[in-house]
Amino acid sequence: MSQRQRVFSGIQPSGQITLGNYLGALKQFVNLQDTADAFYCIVDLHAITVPQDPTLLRERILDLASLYIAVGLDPNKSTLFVQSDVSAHSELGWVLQCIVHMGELSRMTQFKEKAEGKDSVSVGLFTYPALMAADILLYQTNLVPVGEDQKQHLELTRDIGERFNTRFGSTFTLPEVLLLDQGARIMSLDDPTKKMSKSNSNPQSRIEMLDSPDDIRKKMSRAVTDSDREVRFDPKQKPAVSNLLAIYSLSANKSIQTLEKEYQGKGYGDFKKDLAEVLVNTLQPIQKRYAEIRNSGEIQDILKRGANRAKEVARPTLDLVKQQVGLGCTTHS
Ligand code: ATP
Ligand code: LTN
Repeated sequence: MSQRQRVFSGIQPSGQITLGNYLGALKQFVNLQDTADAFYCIVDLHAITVPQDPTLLRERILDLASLYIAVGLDPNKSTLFVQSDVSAHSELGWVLQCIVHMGELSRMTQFKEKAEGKDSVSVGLFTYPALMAADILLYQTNLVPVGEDQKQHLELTRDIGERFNTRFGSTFTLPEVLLLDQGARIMSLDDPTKKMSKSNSNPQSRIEMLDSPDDIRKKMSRAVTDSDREVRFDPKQKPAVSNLLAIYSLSANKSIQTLEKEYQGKGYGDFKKDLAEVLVNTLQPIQKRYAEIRNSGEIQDILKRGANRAKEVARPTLDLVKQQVGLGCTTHS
């Protein structure tokens, strides 16, 4: 019998989930759950690397879990759980902090971007990639579906895993990153040189999965475009329109070429109006299901079951790590 591939990915409960998260990550999660043994985590320990309001954080964990299900993740097929419910993540995270080098962490662009201009930055924000490596390596993961911004973290995860294996003997499977050709990097609506992000201070920069139809229409009409009036895909010369074309193509399941033909000679106004309607139609069924799930009281049970399964799978890896490193005296003989 051929073993199913192990898939692991995570999203931070650090704000309202955006269309970028959906098109870059969540859609891949759903596609993989039928064929893989998939673990999808709500990475709350990563979220606290920057300040969070405790009451809001707990709400956002439940919001994100509800959204996982609303977009089509099935808790009977995928393991859905919260990172801090499985203490093995923190334990392995510490060990891997003792493997990764300061120089490697200093080169991470996500750290540089998030630390830029801040007076004080937590040590956790700096060591964030060691915890992310722990998330992935704990489950002997083969594939990690993410957006392009996480590629560098994945490369470091492989380096950390390889270093550990070389120093202590074969312990971890080395994971591969799974990026979409399109959708891996959805850009901001107000600035096509920046990725769409849920923690950007300008809400006009992103479409949120729970935005009302009116908000979607308003945000789309205000989305920046490029200087001429041609709807053409050319990321270098026309980054704003190319981003909107990519969003349209992925949401309507139409090729970019077909869309370019459809909008030949039509200008940006019609294009943006139609795109807004496509997004309203894509998001409405998700929002309806979200409201049902969020108010159903089922979420805690689903997350509890998920955490129990995750603990079972994570435990043998953590025990092996302790044994290899020479830690503790009760978990192995
Ligand atoms: P934050 O702004 O809080 O850092 P984020 O919006 O960047 O959050 P994450 O929780 O860091 O979102 O990412 C969750 C997943 O969504 C990751 O796989 C990430 O690569 C992907 N992702 C995030 N933003 C985009 C985007 N603009 N385009 C495509 N994928 C994205
Ligand atoms: N760093 C990721 C979130 C994340 C993750 C993971 C993604 C934490 N642990 C493990 C994939 C696998 C982010 O900021 N998007």
